Amino acid sequence: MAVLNILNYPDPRLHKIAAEVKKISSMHRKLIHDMAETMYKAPGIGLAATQVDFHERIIVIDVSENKDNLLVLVNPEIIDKSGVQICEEGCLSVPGIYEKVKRAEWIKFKALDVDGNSYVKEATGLLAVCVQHEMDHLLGKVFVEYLSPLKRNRIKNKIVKQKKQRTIL
Ligand code: GNR
Ligand code: NI
Repeated sequence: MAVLNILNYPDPRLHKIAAEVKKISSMHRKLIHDMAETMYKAPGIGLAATQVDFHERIIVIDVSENKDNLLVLVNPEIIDKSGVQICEEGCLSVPGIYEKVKRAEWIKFKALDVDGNSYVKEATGLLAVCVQHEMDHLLGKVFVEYLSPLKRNRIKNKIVKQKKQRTIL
């Protein structure tokens, strides 16, 4: 197991579009384990492969209180959705920034688990937000792209500045 490096906005690699996983190999299984370890260590409630510079459709999520309910989504697809909710979102690729984003309140999605078995699941609340947030990452989209260009530019400058500061120290 290994903790992976998480790309920070505005890294252009965060805008790559992830390809479908053709067949889950031992390499994918190792990556999924490492992604889970990286997410738990961060700590975060979700992580998309894009964020660790691997561009295939893989997501790990755990919104449970005790961090004992890992959800693996390979090749996820939203098959139905309804309603609207607004949640204050954060992102491991946009450290220290929290902004309100509008998402569907209820979703029904299908995906493969780590063993390649297909499942269908419904989600509301935070889990629904997280699935939508992670699926955006696989499409090369970061949540700050829902904000106004002005806000987005301020965030970009703030993160670049933070990063510079960290390399000096
Ligand atoms: O850890 C995370 N918390 C979070 C909070 C509100 C809405 C979405 C998220 S996802 C985020 C982890 C992350 O960046 N996943 O891509
Ligand atoms: Ni994110």
